[in-house]
Amino acid sequence: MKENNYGDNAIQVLEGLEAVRKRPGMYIGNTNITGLHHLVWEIVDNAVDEALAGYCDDIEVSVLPGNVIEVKDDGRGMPTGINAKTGLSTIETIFTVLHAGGKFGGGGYKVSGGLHGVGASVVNALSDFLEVTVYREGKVHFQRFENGGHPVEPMKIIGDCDVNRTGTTVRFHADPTVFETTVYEWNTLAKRLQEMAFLNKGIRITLSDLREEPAQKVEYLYNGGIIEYVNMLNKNNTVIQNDVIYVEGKEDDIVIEVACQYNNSYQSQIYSFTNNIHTTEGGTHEDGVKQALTRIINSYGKQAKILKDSDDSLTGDDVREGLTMIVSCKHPNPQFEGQTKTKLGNSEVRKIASDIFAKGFERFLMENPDQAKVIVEKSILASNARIAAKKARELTRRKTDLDVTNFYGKLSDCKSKDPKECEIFLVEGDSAGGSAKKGRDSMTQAILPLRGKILNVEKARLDKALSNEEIRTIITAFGTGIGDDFDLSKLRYDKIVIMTDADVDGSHIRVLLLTLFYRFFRPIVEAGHVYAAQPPLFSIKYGKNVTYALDEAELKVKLAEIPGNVKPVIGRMKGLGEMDAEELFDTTMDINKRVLRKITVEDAMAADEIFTTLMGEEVEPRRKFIEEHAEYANLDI
Ligand code: 1YM
Repeated sequence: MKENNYGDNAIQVLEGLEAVRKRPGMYIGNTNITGLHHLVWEIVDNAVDEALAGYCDDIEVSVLPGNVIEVKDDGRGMPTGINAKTGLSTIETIFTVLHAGGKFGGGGYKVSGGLHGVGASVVNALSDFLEVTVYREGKVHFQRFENGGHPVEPMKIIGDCDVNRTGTTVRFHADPTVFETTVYEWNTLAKRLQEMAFLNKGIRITLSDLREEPAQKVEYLYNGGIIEYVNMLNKNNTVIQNDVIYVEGKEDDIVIEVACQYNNSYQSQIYSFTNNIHTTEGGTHEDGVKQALTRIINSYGKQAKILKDSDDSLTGDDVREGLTMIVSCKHPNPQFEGQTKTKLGNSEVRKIASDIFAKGFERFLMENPDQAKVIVEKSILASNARIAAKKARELTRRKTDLDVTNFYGKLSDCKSKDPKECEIFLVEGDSAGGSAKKGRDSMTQAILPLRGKILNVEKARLDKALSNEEIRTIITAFGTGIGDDFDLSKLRYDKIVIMTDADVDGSHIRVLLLTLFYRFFRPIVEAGHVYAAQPPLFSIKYGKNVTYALDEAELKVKLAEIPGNVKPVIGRMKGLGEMDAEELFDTTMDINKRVLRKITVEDAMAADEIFTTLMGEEVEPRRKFIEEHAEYANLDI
């Protein structure tokens, strides 16, 4: 029986599959756990292609006990006739002839997967068994292969089914003599199937794991496609615009889809795909969209007069700050290049992707001026920060001998070089700075006096502040570098203590320093290295004792502790500058007595907002802010 059906053709066929077994890496990359999962993707890809052709909307993937994979779709069912060329059934041809898939693809092109339709035969070649069941025209067709693709018998009809029931089910077990492991990972399967569902809207993909009790099951179905993908990626971010921008278009059979949305972070997350394959190395589709993004934001910004003609152009990095974006390209003949073959090389795609995205994105900006403004302004902030950081980097790098002398002239460093025990006090004013120098523990405490006048930043922008000498000294003292050179592990002090008066000038300096830290040294704030000193407001003398109180509440508590027969003589403390060395050390610097307030990222963020409002070009928000914040009422605006 076997002999009759498997003549010359069948022998040649098996030689093809033998080639796959000899060099599996050529077809599925490798034979470790990645290659193992690749088998699943190949079969799922065929089902997804059927879905993209419009015939299937339900794909069920199951891991059965013993790590058998079952993939089931409700498409048309694979063709069940005889193939003229091979003389074998089409099903057998698909699973045993290496280049079968492509040849049969009447009409539309196969978009899924990297193997372009040969996947089914490759999976068969690398499985110790594979079974295919096709429901079509009221009949159930079945064929089983064993031991690397050898048919057990020809395809046969094993029963009847409802004529309305159609679809294909493939079950297989990876050959343990080929693979290092045949145990599937839930997370790997789930992540990729979810990605597939995002990239192909409206297809329901379920994943079940029946290897252990209780069985697990998830379902992925996204009618919004990559819009929902962007929503998921931005789930833990604060988005700064309401809508996910979505653009779609087709030219020369190439489909481009883009979804994006800005959040308030400083990172960009851009993921691109071609035919559902993640192009981790990018390529012409991603390049085209990025080019269009930069071009349109610049041209819109100028035209809407948010950007001045004299302003520098926004760069790609500027406009991508805080951007979450998915680019999906479907191409009939993709060329994959690069180290890992995950870079799209087709040059015609660059212009097509750029044109399609530019048109849709520009239209979005025009129709949504409020969101457009937020986007352009966010890019301008990124640009300012980039320019300022560059300047600061140059300034701290360009350190002549004179600068070094100046640097050490200003900073009274501590003797210890162990950052874990070292602290630096940034002290407002020369006179408080002098007291702090005299009173400090010179082993572990460094003092850097800041001149309030120089730091009067009411009208200075941050980039100007960065060229201020004191601030450059701070940057140099920290030792971490700034911008691209920043390295937290080089921080020379465990605690950075801002010591300013509790008046308007003091809060000014605090706001500026916190803004500086927030924008350029955020990891230092995040790691909890920044503190505010809390000089007391009251001194309490009784008998020969002196004690201090931070505020009215503490004053009450301290007074209650004093024995009734002693009369305290209470003093209101003046500014830092009026304390002598001993007083300053006692009240504010002594690690055994002082109270420090740890600065959080939220504190720094709030300072940044105040700074932005105070320094912004727009008069109205500044006026409003000052009205709302009485403590700033005496600011010179
Ligand atoms: C569980 C895996 O492979 N489904 C599937 C595959 C095919 C078809 C339908 C299909 C395609 C076409 C016509 C066509 C394939 N057919 C071929 C080949 N699920 C799974 N569902 N009729 C049915 O492309 O014209 C290869 S795959 F070669 F026969 F066309």
